[in-house]
Amino acid sequence: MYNSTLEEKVLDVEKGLVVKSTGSWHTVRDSKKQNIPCIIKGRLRAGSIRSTNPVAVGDNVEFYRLEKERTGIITGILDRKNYIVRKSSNLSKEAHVLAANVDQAFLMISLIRPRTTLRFIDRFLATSEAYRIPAILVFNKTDLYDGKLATEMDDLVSMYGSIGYEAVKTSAVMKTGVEELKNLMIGKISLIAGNSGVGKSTIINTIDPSLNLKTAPVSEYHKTGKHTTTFSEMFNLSSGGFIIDTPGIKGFGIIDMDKEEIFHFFPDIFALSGGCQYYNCLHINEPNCEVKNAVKNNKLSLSRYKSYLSLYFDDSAKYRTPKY
Ligand SMILES: Nc1nc2c(ncn2[C@@H]2O[C@H](COP(=O)(O)OP(=O)(O)OP(=O)(O)O)[C@@H](O)[C@H]2O)c(=O)[nH]1
Ligand SMILES: [Mg+2]
Ligand SMILES: [Zn+2]
Repeated sequence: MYNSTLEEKVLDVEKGLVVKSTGSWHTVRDSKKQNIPCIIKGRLRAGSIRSTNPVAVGDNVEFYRLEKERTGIITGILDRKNYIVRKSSNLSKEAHVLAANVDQAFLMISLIRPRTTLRFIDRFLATSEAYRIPAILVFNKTDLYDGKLATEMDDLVSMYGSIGYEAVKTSAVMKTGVEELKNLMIGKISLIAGNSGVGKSTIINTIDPSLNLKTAPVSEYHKTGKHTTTFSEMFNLSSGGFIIDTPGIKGFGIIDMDKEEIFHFFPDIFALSGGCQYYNCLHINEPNCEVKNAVKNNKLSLSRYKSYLSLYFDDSAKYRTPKY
C-alpha cells in the first residue's frame, strides 16, 4: 500500500499561509502555527499573471500532508487580495511576485550609501497604486545625513506628504523613528522593500531583536550588487503584526499596466488631469495641458513629472491593466 511517497496515506486538505518561498520549496504555516515544507503539485497559477514564481510569500494555499515525511503538497492557491511584483532579473519580461495579500508596503529609502533615486521611489509608488496597496516611505540612515541631505529629506517628506504619502525618518544606529515604525506595523501584514543595503533587515532586527536576521557587515554596506537577503520571508513581530522582508530591488519596471493609464497611478498628476483641454490628454505634447502648466508654475514637482515620462517611455516594461 505504501510503496511510494505520493501514494502514502494522505490527510485531509488544509489551508495554510506561505511564509517563505525558495525555489521549489515553500514553507507553509498551518493553523497550529507550525511550519511545513511543501512542494507544488502540477501547474498552479494565481490569477492571470505570468510570473517566475507561482506561489509567493503571503499566499493562502490549500495543501495536504504526507504522513510519513513531515512535508506537504500544495494543491491550490486561494484568490489574492493583491500582490506586488518586480521585473524578474532575467530578460524575459516575466514578473517575480515579491509578496501577496499585504495590507501596506514600506519603501525604505536612503539618500546616501546607497542613494535611492527619485525615479525608483516614484516607480514603486505607482506600482503600489496600481495594486491598491497603501505605501509609506521610510527615510533610513538619517545618522549619515549632513545638513544638505537633511534638508533634501525634509523637502521630499513635505513634497510626498502633499500628495498624501506618509513618511517616517529612521536611523537603526541612533534608534530613532523605530517606535513610530513599529506602531505602524501593529495588527497588519506589511512588506518592506527598497534597494539592497538601505537597511531593511537591520530595521526589522531593531524592531524585534529576537528575529536576528542576517544583515550586511558594516564595512560592506556601500558595496552594490551583493544582496544579503535573497528570499522574501514573513515574520511575526513580537510587538504585533507581520513583516515581510524582501531582497533588495535594483530597478522597478511596471508590469501589467496600460501606457495610457500610467498617470492614473500618480495621484498628483491624476488630480490635475481634469483641467486638461483634451479628456484623453497624456500630458506629453498636447496643448493646454494642466499638468505641464503645473510643472511650469511649480505646482507639480518636476521630478514627479519626469518619473511619469520615464515610465511612459520605458519600452522594456510590459504594460497591461492589472486583473484582480
Ligand atoms: N549608518 C547607518 N547604517 C545602517 C543603518 N541601517 C542599516 N545600516 C547598515 O547598512 C548595511 C545594510 O543593511 P541591511 O539591513 O543588510 O540592508 P538590506 O536593505 O536588508 O539589504 P539586502 O538584504 O541586500 O536587500 C548594514 O551594514 C547595516 O549595518 C542606519 O540607520 N545607519
Ligand atoms: Mg536584507
Ligand atoms: Zn494634460
